[in-house]
Amino acid sequence: MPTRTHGKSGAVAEANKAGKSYEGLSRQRLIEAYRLMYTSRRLDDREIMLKRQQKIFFQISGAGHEAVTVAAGLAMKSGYDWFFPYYRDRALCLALGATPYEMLLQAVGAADDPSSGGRQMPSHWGYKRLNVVTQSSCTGTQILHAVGCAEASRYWTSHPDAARKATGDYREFKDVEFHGDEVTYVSLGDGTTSEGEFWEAMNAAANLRLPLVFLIEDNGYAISVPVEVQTAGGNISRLVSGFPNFHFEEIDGTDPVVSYGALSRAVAHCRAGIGPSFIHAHVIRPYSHSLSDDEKLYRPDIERQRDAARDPISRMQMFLIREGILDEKGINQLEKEVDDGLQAAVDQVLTAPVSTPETIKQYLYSPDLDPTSAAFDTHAAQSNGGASTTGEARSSTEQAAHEKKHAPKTMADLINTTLRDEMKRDERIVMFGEDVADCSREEYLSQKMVKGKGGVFKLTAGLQCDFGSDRVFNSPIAEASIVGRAVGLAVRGLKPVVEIQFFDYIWPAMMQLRNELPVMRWRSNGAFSAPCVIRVAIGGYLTGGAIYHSQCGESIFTHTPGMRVIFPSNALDAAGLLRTAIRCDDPVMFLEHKRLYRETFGRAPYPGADYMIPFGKAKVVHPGTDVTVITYGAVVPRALQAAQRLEREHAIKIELIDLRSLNPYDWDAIATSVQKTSRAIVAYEDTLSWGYGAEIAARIADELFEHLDAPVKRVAAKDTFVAYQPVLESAILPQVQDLYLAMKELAEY
Ligand SMILES: Cc1ncc(C[n+]2csc(CCOP(=O)(O)OP(=O)(O)O)c2C)c(N)n1
Ligand SMILES: [Mg+2]
Repeated sequence: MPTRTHGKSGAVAEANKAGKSYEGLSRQRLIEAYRLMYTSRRLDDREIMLKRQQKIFFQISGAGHEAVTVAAGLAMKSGYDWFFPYYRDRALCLALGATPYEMLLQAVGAADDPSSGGRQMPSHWGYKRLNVVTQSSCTGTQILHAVGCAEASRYWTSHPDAARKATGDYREFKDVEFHGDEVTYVSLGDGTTSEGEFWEAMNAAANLRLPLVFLIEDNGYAISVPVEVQTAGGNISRLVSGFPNFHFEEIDGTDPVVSYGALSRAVAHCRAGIGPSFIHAHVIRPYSHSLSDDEKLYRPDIERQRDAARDPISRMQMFLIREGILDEKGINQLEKEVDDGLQAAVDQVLTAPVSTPETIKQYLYSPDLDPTSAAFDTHAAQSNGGASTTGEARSSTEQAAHEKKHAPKTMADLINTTLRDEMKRDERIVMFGEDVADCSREEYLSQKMVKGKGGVFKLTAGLQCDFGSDRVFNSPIAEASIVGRAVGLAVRGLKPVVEIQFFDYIWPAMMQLRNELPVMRWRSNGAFSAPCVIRVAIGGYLTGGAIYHSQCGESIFTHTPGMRVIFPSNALDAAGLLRTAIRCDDPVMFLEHKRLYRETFGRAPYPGADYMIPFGKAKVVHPGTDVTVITYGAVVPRALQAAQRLEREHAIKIELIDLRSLNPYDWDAIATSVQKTSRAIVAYEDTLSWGYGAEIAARIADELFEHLDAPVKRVAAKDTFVAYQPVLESAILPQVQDLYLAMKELAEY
């Protein structure tokens, strides 16, 4: 049963009078709490001054939130527990050990800003040594990262050997630290509880009983929108009370002692492994939302005065005096020390150097491991014909087994085998997504009542049975959560290889895929990274796939710096590129064409457990001298047919290039071929306009203009959706005939 307690300031005061401690806080710790709270407030004030003097460029304060956030910092262990705070958590970060100078470095955008090297706005915390994980400006995305982080704590505890360093892949560069009972903290505002990702996170945390403290800092407003407009009934505690396994408290977050008591109980609940905690703290927002906002436009004076009466700074001062912990002189002295320290920090920070423009691309990708390098270029294992490994002739059964093993397999088979071999090799790999498990009700498997599913396309079939339900499991239908949890797991050093069931349904995860996963390393100036693999079933030509099971859209992701995008056209490439994706140190979107999963085209024997293809290397599928055709995915076999026909019928020789890897892509291969043929077509399955081909065509026109004897052409889908009726589907997607005609026309230009 969930528990719900409420603030007990009256009871605490009684206890104090009886000589007891304040929810476990000593008098010295209370003074320390005030020092942190006051430092936080004065640092906001200093930043506001600096902004007005145009010495910094943005300001958002933690004012009014100091009591509960300091309490959280004191109730948890710095550098041991994990933290996903939001921008109001200045006092939390100070309590964990971040210095005012470090915070000011971010405000001025200095090179030495430990959170981002001058890349992020102030109050976007990230301190590697304190386990404060880099945050973005998006409200709510951090909650799913925190879920993944809490899951990682549990995984490391049950798979301690997986944390060992290994060479030859991303593990060489990923330090893993865990204690077994660490707790993860995530905070958010009242308005942010309206985000779907909040509810996805609550659901996962409750269901998995994760050691995760949610702190809701409810200041009654989300910029100008009051809480009763955000939240049905105006109180988030009431709405979430049905989630199982939680410890719930709703408190006055302007009272540090009450806050500390609540946070301590919340942390204890998590540390004991009982489940997550939810602290709903009512706080105030005495300054406007940020310096870009003027709250007088939507809040009358009377309301602002009511808040001011609860200001945690003045309340704490009065509390310290009332309890005889500090007198007025003591308070003044403490405040002077803080003010002097801040003045010195401000003086120092104004001369801090900024990063040079040459660094702007640093940390988009791993500086340690280059997936385009020779280290990822290995040979396929060779089949040794008729002889056994001992050199003797095989028996007929041995021969049959040998032939079966070396028979050409589908892309689906080789992806499945590659995943299996990588899971065997690397215990840090976890897989989840919709329907990826064999069977969530394990007893059906163990009692051999069912065979198991393993993905709607069966790409993960048998992996749960082979590696266990904590390594391969089903997720709720919550795509943001699939990607967001993967980010949190990857930050902790695990290697999530997750599946998005259909590309058509990737959109709920778009915020995570655009603003989080590919940005972690860059925005933290290399302090954090989230290398993981997002496998996505993509594409049409399904004869009945229609609008919502046929989409492409790869250019949306190649347009995002920081994300590797791979799109194989055949079984062998899929195996080699997937292995590189898993072993490399960057986030990879691995696009698997549904139509190619079981196609006869491009089958191959399994190339062995170490076969890798480097990213950014195209393959010439059909050599030629007359026209270069640049393509990938399911257009490769179609373009090949067209090229073969043209050669047969008209002796036109097409050079067909399969890019395989879309970001990075092999410009050298394109340029070499176009310089030879002087004619180029970019062919792709997605809609024509604004597609992947636009960039390639533009670059050819730009850099190879003198080599061209004809305009650069594109062959692609019509600018509409893919229809269900096969006649319409054929008319919409690029067909062999379309490719044939375009190639012929260009060759004859
Ligand atoms: C996804 C997203 N939508 C909108 C914004 C713009 N925005 C920034 S803060 C904010 C209000 C957040 O309110 P709340 O969660 O209550 O936090 P508070 O600022 O009040 O502490 C909004 C709408 C954003 N940063 N991210
Ligand atoms: Mg708010």
